[in-house]
Amino acid sequence: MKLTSRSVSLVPIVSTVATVALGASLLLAANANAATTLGAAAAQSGRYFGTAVAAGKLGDQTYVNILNAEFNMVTAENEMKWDATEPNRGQFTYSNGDRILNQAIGNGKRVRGHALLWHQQQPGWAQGLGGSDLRQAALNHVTQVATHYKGKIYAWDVVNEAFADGGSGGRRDSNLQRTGNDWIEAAFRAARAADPAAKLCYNDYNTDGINAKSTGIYNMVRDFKSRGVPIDCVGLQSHLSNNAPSDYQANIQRFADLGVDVQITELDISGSNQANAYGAVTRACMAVPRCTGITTWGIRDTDSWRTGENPLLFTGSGAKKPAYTAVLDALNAGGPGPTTTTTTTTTTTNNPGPGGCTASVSLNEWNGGFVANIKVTAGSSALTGWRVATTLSNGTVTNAWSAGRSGNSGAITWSNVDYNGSVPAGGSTEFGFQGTGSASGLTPTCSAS
Ligand code: G2I
Repeated sequence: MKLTSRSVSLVPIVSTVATVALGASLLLAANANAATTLGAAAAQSGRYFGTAVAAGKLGDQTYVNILNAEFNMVTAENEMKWDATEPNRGQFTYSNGDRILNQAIGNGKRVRGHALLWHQQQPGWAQGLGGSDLRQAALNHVTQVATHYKGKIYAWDVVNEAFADGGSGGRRDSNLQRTGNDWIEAAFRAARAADPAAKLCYNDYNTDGINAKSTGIYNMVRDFKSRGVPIDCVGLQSHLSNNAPSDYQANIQRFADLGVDVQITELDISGSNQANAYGAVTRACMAVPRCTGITTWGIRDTDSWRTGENPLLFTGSGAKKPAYTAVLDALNAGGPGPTTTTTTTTTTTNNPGPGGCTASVSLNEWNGGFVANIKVTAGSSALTGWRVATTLSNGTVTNAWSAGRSGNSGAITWSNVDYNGSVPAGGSTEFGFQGTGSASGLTPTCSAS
C-alpha cells in the first residue's frame, strides 16, 4: 500500500532527546596576569600545548624539566607506532609507549596517540603482507593498541599520511591502500569500537594550506561525516620553513566547518623568520574555536628530526628562543576557545505503521555551525519514496548530501534522491546537511511519498 503524506498523521511525537556536552567552554580574556608557560597559556582558552617525547630522553634532566614545566600534552615520537608496538605478529610490546604515557599522566598531562596505521614504520612482517591478510592484521593492530590504551588517550592519529603529494588529491599508493579504498574508514570504526572516549584523527603533512592534498582530505572528512564514519579531528602536521601558508587559518577554518576539531600536531619551523612564523601559526589556531591545541615535534633544537635546522622553541641547552616568546604571547593574547559542542539526538515518530516512517536526527552543534545527520526508518511496510520536513529558524544550509531540498532555511522539505527512495519495511537510510548558525529545535517529521 502506498500512502500519500496527507493520509499520514504528521503530529510529531518526540520520543528521545539526549544532550551530551562534549567540550568545555572556557573563554578568558587576555589578562594582566599572563601565564608564564606554554601549557598554562593555552589552557586559558581551553586549549593544550604539547610536544613529541622520546622515551630514551626521559633520563635527561634538562629535557624533563622543560617537559614538565611547559607542556600539558604529549605525543610519543616513535614508541606507539606499529613497528614499536607489534614487532612480531600478535606479540605486543608497550614498554616504551607506557613509559611516555605514565610520565605524562603522572605529571598531569594528556596524551595524543601516534599513530595506529601508517605506510612507514611498519614492522617487517606487515610489510610483507597484502590483501585480506594485511587488512585483518592492520585492523587487529588498531583494536589491540587502542584497547591497551583505552581511556588514557585524548586523541589518536588513527591513520597517518595516507594521501599522495602533488596535485592528484588522491590516496598515496601503499600496501594498506592496496587492500581497498575503505581501509581508512575500517580503521576508524575499529578504533572507535576499541576506545569510544578517544578523539579519532586523520593526520598528514603538506596539508597546512588549501591545496590539492588538503582538499582531498577535506573531501574524505566530509564524506565520513555524511556517512557516519567516526572521525573527530584532523591533524595538520605543520613542518614548515620560514612561513605558514597565507591561507593557513582559512584551511583550519574549513575543516572546523565540517564539524571536526583541528589540531596542529607536529609543528616545527626552520629559517630566519622562525619567530614570526611561530606567532602567526599560533594566532591562526587561536582564531578558530575548534583548533584545540598545538604540539611541537620535540622540545630542543637538538631533539628535532630536522637535524641542523634548529626548528624548535628551545636551544640545545634548553634556553627559550624568540620563537618561544612569540608563541607564549600569542597564547596569552587569547581568542575564542573550543566552545561547547553538543550532540543532540531527537527521534520523531509519525505513524510508523504501514506506509509510515520515522525520522531521527543526530545534531552536532558548535558556536556558529552544525552538522545534522537524519535517519529515515520505514514503518511496517516498505517505502518507495519519502519526505522529511524540518524547520531551521536560525540557521542556513550550506551543503547537503543524499537528499533533495526545497530551500536553505526556514521550513525545508527534504526528499529522497533516486538511489535511496526505496527502503524496506523496518529498514533505514540516511541523509545529512551542514550549515551556519544554529539548528536547535530542528524536529524532523517523516512522511511516505
Ligand atoms: O618524519 C617526521 C614525522 C612526520 N610525521 C609523522 C611522524 O611520525 C614523523 O616522525 C619521525 C620521527 O620524528 C623520527 O624520529 O618519524 C621518523 C620515522 O619516519 C623517525 O625516525 C626514526 C628513524 O627513521 C629510525 O631510524 C630511528 O630508529 O626514528 C627512529 C627512532 O629514533
